Amino acid sequence: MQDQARLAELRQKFGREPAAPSEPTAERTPREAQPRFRGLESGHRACQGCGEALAARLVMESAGPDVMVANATGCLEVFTTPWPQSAWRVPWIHSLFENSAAVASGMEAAMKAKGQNTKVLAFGGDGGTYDIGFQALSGMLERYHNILYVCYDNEAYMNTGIQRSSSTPHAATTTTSPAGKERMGKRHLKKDLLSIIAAHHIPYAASASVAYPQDLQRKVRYAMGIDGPTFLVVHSPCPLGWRHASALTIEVARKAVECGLFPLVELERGAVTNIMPIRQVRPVTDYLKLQGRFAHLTRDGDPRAQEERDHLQALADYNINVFGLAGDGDDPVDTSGITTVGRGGPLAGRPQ
Ligand SMILES: Cc1ncc(C[n+]2csc(CCOP(=O)(O)OP(=O)(O)O)c2C)c(N)n1
Ligand code: SF4
Repeated sequence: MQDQARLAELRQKFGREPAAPSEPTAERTPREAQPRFRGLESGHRACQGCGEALAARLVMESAGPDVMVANATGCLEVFTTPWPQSAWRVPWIHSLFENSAAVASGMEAAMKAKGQNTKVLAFGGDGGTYDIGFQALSGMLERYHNILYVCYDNEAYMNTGIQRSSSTPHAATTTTSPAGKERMGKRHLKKDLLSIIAAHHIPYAASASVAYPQDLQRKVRYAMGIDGPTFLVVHSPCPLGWRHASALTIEVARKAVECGLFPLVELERGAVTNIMPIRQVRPVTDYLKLQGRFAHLTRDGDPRAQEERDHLQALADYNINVFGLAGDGDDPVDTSGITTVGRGGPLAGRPQ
C-alpha cells in the first residue's frame, strides 16, 4: 500500500483527537479504572517522582501486550530489573548502553522470519540515544525496521551520577558541567535530535511529555499502528538530577512545554504535521526557578545570570516561532484544554 494511503488509513483508525478520558466513578474506583494490561508493574526501585518510570508505564500501557522490549543500560533498566526480580510483564532484553536499536533490529528480523507480528520496542535514555546509541539508531531507521524507539529524555546521564549529555539544556549544572566562576553550567546547546531523526524521513517521529499523558498515549498508539520505524522522545523530569521536589515532577514537565523549551510536535516523513499549541505562554524563568540545576541563573547580583536567562528565553521564543506554538484561543487539545494530571488525583485539574 502507498505510504500516503496507509497514513490516511491510520489517521482514520487512531484519530488525531485524543480519546475521551475514562472518568473514575463510585462503581469504578481509580484502581479498577486502571488499564487492564500493565507491561511495566509497580514495585520497582525508581526514585520517588521519577519521570522516566511514569513515562515507561504510560508507553507500555498504550503499546499493549503483544510487544517485546530491548532496553539500553540506564536508570530504567537498573530500577526495573534488580536480579532476580523484574517489573516487566513482556519479553524484555537488556542490551548494551549503545546498541538497543541494533538489538531491537535483530529481534524484529527474527520475528519476521518466524512470521510473527509481535511489535518490537527499543528504549534508551538520552545518553543512550542522543549520544552513544545514535549510530545504531540511525541505522535502524535507515534500514526501515518495524520498531518503535522511545527515548526517555531526562537530560543527563542520571544512572552514573548526573553527567551532562548532548541533551542537557544550555546552562544547566551537572557534575561534568558545574556552574561556578569559570562557567554558568553547560556551555553548549541541547541537541535538536528530533529534527535529525525526522531527516531520516521515517513515517512518524514525535515529542511528548509526562505532563500530558493522554497526548503521549495517543502518540504511542498511532506509532504502534505504523509498519515501519517510528520514534518518540518523552521529556521525563528526574528529581534527583534536576534537583526539584519529587512532588513537582508533573509541574516541572508542564512548565517546560508551556514556556516553549520543550515543544510537543509530530512529524511524518520529515514534515511537521501537528503541534500542541500553548494557551498561555510562560516566561522561561517560571520553569527555571523550580529546579536546583538552574539555581545559579536565578540568583541576584551575577550579570552572567541575566545573560543566560535571556539566552534560554531566546531559545524558547525560537521554538515558539518555528513551530507556531502560541495558541489563538481556547483549544480542547492545547496545553490547558487537554486532560492532564495534577497532584492528588489522576484527573484532577491543574495544580497551582
Ligand atoms: C559503553 C558504556 N559506557 C558507559 C557505561 C556506564 N553507564 C551505564 S548507565 C550510564 C548512563 C545512562 O544515561 P542515560 O542513557 O541518559 O539514561 P538514564 O540513566 O539517565 O536514564 C552510563 C554512562 C556503560 N554501561 N557502557
Ligand atoms: S535518578 Fe532520576 S531517572 Fe534515575 S530513577 Fe532516580 S529519578 Fe528516575
